Amino acid sequence: MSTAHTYVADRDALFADIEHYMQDHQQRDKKFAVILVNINHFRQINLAYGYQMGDQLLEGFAGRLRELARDQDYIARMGNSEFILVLPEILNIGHATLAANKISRALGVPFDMGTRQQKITVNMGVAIFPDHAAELIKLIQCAEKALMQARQSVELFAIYSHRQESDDIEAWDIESQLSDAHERDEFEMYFQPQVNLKTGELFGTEALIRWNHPEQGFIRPDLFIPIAENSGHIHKITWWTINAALRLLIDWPETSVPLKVAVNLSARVLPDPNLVDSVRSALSIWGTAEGRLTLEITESALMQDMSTSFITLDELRSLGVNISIDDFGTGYSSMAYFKYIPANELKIDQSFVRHMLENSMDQHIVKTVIEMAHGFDIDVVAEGVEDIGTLKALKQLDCDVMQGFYLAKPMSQENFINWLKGYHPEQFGIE
Ligand code: G
Ligand code: G
Ligand code: MN
Repeated sequence: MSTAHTYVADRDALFADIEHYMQDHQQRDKKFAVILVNINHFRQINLAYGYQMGDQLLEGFAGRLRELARDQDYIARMGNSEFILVLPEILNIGHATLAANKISRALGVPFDMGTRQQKITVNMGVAIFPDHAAELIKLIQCAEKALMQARQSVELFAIYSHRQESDDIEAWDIESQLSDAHERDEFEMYFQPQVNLKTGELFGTEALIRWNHPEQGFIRPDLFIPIAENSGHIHKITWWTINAALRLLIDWPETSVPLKVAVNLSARVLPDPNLVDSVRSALSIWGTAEGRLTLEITESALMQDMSTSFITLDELRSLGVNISIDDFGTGYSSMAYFKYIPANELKIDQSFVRHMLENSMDQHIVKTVIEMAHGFDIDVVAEGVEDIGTLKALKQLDCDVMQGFYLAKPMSQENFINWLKGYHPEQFGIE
C-alpha cells in the first residue's frame, strides 16, 4: 500500500489503494469512511489570481488536511478542486462527522495569496464502507451523491443516505416526462411586472415558466430546469419560452411606454451555436421591435466561459436584444471583467434587497452596485421588493426599476394583462 498522506492525481493508483483498504477492512470486519472534499468557487479563484496561485492554494489546502489527519489517514487529490480522504477503522458515522467538522474549522484561517488573504469554503460528502457500499465504484458514487447533496443545501457536508436513491428516481421520472410535457402543451408562462422607479411608469415584465403537470400540479422551474439542462430538453424549452414571451407583446401591444419582456436564459444554452439564429427567427416571426426583448443571464453563467459568452452577447445585442445580468452579487465576478460584459441591465439579487432595511451591510452593497452600474451606463433592476419601505429606499439610492411581491407575484398572462390595465403608480405610493 502506498504511504499515508500521499498527494496523487493518478486515478488508477488511487483506486488500487482504496481497493486495498476494502480487502483489509473486510477481512478484519471493520469500517472505514470516504470523504470527498470540494473547494467551492475554485474556478473563480483561479480566474482572479491566476493558475500559479491556484496551484499554490491547492498545496496549502493539502497541507492543512495533512496537519489535521491522523497518521493512518489517506489523502489524495481526485479532480480539479476535489480531494479524497480515507479514514480507516472508524467505529461509526460520528467519527466521520468529527473529521468533517475539523476540516471546516481548519479553513477558518485564510490562505496567503501573495498580495491578499483568501478565505475558502468547502463542501463534503461522506460514505461508509461497507454500510453504504461494498464495491469500490459504488462507494465513490455514494460519496459523490452525498457531496452533490451538500452542494445543493446550506450544510457543509452530507452523509450518504438511501433517501438520495429515491430522489434519483424522482429526477428520472421528471426527465422522462419532460418531452411529453412539451407535446402535451403543459408549459405555461407567468409574468411578473416591473415598474420604472423614476417615472412610476410600467417598465416591463419578467416571464417565468411553469409546468402544469396533469397529476403533480404546478412544478416549479427550480426543480425541472436543472433536469432539463442535464437531459438536453432545455433547448426546446428555451425556444418555447422566447416565443411565449414575444406572443405577450402581440396580445398586449400598446402601453404608454413600450413594455419590455425578459426571458431567463439557462447557462447551458449560452454556448449553443444555434442560439443567435433562433432568437433572430423568433424576433422576425413575431415582428418584435428593437429593445423589447431582454435576455437574463445569471452572473455565474457568464463567468463560466467569458470569452465565448461575450461574443454571443454582442451578437444578441446587435439584434436589438437587451442583455440583463441576473442574480447579480451571487456570482463572484471580478471588477476586472465587469467592464467588458456586454450588458445594458443588471438585476441585484433579491437576497440583498429583501433585508436591506434591517441590514446596513446589504444596503451598502445595493448602493455600491447601483453606483458602479451607473458608472458603466447600465440600468439597475432591484428584485425582491416586498414593501413600500424598501421601494422608497431604492428610489433614494437612484435605482432605476423594481420588481417584487410588493407590486405583484408572477401571474398568468390573462391576470397580468388585467393587472396592467388597472395599474396606477399612486396605488403603490410611487410618486
Ligand atoms: O418563478 P420562480 O421563482 O419559480 O423561478 C425560480 C427560478 O427558475 C428562477 O431562478 C428563474 O430564473 C428560473 N426560471 C424561471 N423561468 C425560467 C425559464 O423560462 N427558463 C430558465 N432557464 N429559467 C427559468
Ligand atoms: O433567479 P430569478 O431572479 O430569475 O428568480 C425570479 C424569481 O424570484 C421569480 O420566480 C419570483 O417567484 C421570485 N420573486 C420575485 N419577486 C419576489 C419577492 O418580492 N419576494 C420573493 N420572496 N421572491 C420573489
Ligand atoms: Mn430572472
